Amino acid sequence: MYDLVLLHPPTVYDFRNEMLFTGPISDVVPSSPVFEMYPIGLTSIGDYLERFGLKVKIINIANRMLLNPDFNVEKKIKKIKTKAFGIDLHWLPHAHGSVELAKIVKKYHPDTPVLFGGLSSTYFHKELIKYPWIDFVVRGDTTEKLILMLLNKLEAGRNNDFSDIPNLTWKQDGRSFYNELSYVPDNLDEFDFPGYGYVIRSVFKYFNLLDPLPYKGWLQYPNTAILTSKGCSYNCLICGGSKDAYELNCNRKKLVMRSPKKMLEDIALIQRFTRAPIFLLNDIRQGGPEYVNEFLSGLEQMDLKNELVFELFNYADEEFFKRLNKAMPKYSIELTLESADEDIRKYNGKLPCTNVKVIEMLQFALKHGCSKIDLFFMTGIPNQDYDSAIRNVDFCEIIHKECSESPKISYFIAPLSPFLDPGSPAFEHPETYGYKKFCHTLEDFREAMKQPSWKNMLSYETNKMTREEIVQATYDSALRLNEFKYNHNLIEKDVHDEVAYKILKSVEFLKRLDEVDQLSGEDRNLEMSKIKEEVEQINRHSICGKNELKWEVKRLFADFPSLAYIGLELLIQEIMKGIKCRLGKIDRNIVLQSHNIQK
Ligand code: B12
Repeated sequence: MYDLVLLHPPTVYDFRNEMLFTGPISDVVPSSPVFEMYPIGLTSIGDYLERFGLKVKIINIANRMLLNPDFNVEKKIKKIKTKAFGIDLHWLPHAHGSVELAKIVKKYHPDTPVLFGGLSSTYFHKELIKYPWIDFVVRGDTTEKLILMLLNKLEAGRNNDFSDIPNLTWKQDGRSFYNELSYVPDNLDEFDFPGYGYVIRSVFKYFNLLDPLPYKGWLQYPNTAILTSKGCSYNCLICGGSKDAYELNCNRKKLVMRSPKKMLEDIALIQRFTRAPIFLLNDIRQGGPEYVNEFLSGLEQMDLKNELVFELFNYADEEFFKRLNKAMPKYSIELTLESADEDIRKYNGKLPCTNVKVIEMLQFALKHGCSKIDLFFMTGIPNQDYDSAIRNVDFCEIIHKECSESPKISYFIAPLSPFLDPGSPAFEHPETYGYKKFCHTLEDFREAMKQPSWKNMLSYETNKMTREEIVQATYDSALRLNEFKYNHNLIEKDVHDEVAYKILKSVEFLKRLDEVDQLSGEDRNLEMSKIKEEVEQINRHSICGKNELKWEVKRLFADFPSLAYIGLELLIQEIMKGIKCRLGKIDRNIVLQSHNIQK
């Protein structure tokens, strides 16, 4: 019997049967269009609860469905024995799948509590709690302790009054209660996110490798990541993780960084089991110069084997890259430029420096040993019209020339899709920032996600482009970018041809789908099922090659002795914990110390 089983849903529950032309919505992330990657936080929840002797299991339902077309979700759910279920609705594209999964859980386990959590659950908690299949929403960006408090209360059978658990949305006799969102910790060091130790341990402990796999293809390409902070010091207009969004949604008034010491410990653990690159999510410079210095000095003293990938939100000078180069054997950087138009870029808020400065920093990076640079542009951002979106490719050409035609720079263009992030300044004040929203409530988003074409999934249009034009600008610029890459030997002919073919096919499909959409009833269903198979072939990597975002990794995993050693160590920890539990030495009753600390 588990204490908590955490389920990660697919975007649309029945994606295996529905006709969904998702186009490029997941082209620049490791997941497929069902966004099978689960939130890092599930592992920190598992890790934290297991410290208290609880048994927590993650089942990536989305990935299991993807890996095996015959995987029977209902059968799997029915067999689970647990005291509570948790389902993440962190990314809004999971709006449909998460609620449908909750329905299935309740069908087979009507008396087992179902908890929801994540950034989108927090935003839409009032709507979620109204569904009969959802009992609790644990709000906020840090829920480990709150979940423990809730499970303790449920275990004690005092399940009638939950008013003393901060951040909790709950219901009783048809009435909903929204406890104050007052737990917003300003220190994250007691949590492990991701809890890689927990994941590896759970594979051995529950004899199942498939259930907790982060995404399809992870074993072949085991990307790892470390979240360096929660909240943000930037306020990008379209970001649901911006400063304003965190304050509005999670009551987080200021950014919190993990300590350099904790991050170094995480890196040390990761390199014991894999040689894959480690992504440091969010710009570490948000912690200030002393923080960066302490972290990089720590790296210098480590025998670092993996490549580190840094996200940069703003200009970095030559000294910074010199320092990175000195601190580690191999590093890469990721820059989200969004637009080549300086004014538009500054207005949105990410990398708000001039193009001259952008080029200068790329040159510095290349001069000081950077092994790969990813540059991301976006269609659908505030003030961007069709011509501006197309100009992004011109800027790529300029960068290429100015950076000695370096093949180390990779260029990507992707649409802001499928949704405008709830909580972002643009979502909250659409008129101010030039947006028109088509989706407002959670039900609107659930419906949007089920639209057969990604054009109609888009939850917004801008004052400069309709949905039609956003789609057009995406494909036209992607086609131009593809030509540019091929002409400058940045991609092979087969990649070029495949992408070009997929783009042309996609444009053709959009037209066909519009026609089919005019039909009704059976005729519509019949036509949709006819084109489903063809659509599936162009649903993935339709605007860039599938390997363009991958890092060259010579050896994926660490050697066998290191892996066996980790396994043994985790086993011993588990035995020790079991003994402590039996002796009653672990107290599950925690006290929240950092409580509404950010005045
Ligand atoms: C890191 C990150 C990623 C990583 C994912 C890493 C991972 N596996 O978690 C990558 C780069 C892959 C990514 C991809 C995407 N992302 Co992203 N991402 C972020 C980022 C930068 C940080 C997220 C964060 O801080 N998490 C920390 C906290 C909040 O979450 P957590 O620790 O994982 O979980 C805690 C709580 O959320 C809660 N919780 C979570 N799940 C559950 C479940 C239960 C049952 C409970 C009780 C609690 C609970 O408790 C956890 C523990 O304390 C934010 C921007 C930002 N600054 O916030 C965007 C952000 C979350 N991403 C966003 C989006 C839109 C996406 C994509 C859909 C984009 C796209 N179209 O490709 C994809 C989806 C990928 C997928 N699922 O396959 C939006 C989400 C807006 C929204 N509400 O939908 C954000 C806000 C901003 C943005 N536009 O990038 N992302």
